Amino acid sequence: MGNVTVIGAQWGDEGKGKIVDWLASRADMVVRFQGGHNAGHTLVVGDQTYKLSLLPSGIVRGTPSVIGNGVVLDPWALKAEVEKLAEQGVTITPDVLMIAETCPLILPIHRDLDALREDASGAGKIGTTRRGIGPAYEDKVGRRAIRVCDLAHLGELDPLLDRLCAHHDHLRAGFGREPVDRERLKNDLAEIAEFVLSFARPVWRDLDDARRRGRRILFEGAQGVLLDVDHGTYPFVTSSNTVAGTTGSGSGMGPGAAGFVLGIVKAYTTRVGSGPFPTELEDEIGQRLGERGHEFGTVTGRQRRCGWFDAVLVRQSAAVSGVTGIALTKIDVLDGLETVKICTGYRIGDTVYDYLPPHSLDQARAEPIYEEMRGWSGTTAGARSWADLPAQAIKYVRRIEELIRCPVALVSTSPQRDDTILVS
Ligand code: 2SA
Ligand code: MG
Repeated sequence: MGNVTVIGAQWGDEGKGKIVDWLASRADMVVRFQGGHNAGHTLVVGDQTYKLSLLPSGIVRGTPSVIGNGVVLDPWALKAEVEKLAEQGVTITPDVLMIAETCPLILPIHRDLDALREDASGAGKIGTTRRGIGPAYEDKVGRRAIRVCDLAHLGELDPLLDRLCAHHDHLRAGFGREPVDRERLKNDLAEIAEFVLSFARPVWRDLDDARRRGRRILFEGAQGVLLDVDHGTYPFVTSSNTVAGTTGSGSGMGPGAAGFVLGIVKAYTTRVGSGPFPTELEDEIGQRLGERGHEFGTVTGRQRRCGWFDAVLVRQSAAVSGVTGIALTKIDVLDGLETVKICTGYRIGDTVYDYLPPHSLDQARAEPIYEEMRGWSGTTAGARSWADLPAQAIKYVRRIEELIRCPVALVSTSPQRDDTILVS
């Protein structure tokens, strides 16, 4: 096995954490290449549950882990997560965690701005995690970010702060807020600098070495393709590119780095935050999926919206992300349903679409066209081989495969790492 990239092929929360953990034992390095601590990856190892937001999931097993330049890094969230893992017996040293020196920092002013904007947006609210992700990426692209490497030059922050504050003071004034407290920001950064710098390295060089030595790299995507800032349900998206194509630019490797692109796909659909969701179920079936699937945000605890499997969306995600194969997760949540539905197209007015049109108004008006299948009465939970699955469940998986035009490589049947079916 060469490099593998794991990405979410829906709106996030497809169960990437478990799959990454499963693959991490076969990888030499795990790399995060986009997003920040808005991600929520839950790993269940034996009787321990780990909830990670910023750290790559490989860290729990001691696989060397990299936070690439494409990630926006909240240094205080990093410290809190490292401390929490230490309490669970996972010690994180600079041998195991490597952070790109070029990572832009998420600062308290970004968190403030995220919340101020959300609160002021009324019905146009995005439903962000309020972690400051969007404002931090804006400052990166606007060339006014403070980056990890700046923490080694704290005496020379003023010119950077001049640029940063010229922008933020103006924005804050618009919300009736005081200008940025520069002294406090400098003190806060001075307090955390040593901790962050202890992990900072030219990770592009470590990755280049790894590549030259034929080491296997596992790229861990966060969120999902439908939250990609270019390919997702804009503007109800996150502020990074979540597609597999970001692996290279977000870590400092070439475009061939991604290797096998494994799209993680939940056997139904969920979404947290606002925005169109054609197959959303606001009835008791939706509620049942949410309860059986424990559909609450790992980071924010928000209830996730639930609906039927949407093959149109996943086909599109798989295409724009170059997915090689998919891992289907949480099929056990559908156990016992009399019928299951799969969305195969949309009707908007008189027009039938076999893809999701780009405008959020059209997306909101899209009526799903369903194909109905008989459900299964047996249980899929904990199945470890194809033969353990009820025949109707196999039919469901095969139909999905056909509709999304992508082979199923894995089926995951519980949060436990061993409850996984390898489809050969
Ligand atoms: P942001 O905070 O700017 O990235 O939010 C923008 C949109 O992206 C969505 N988003 C997510 N959707 C699903 N899961 C995410 N991670 C956490 C989890 C979320 C949580 O795994 O459960 O705990 O609530 C995630 N991160 C961002 C977000 O809902 C907005 O729609
Ligand atoms: Mg999640």
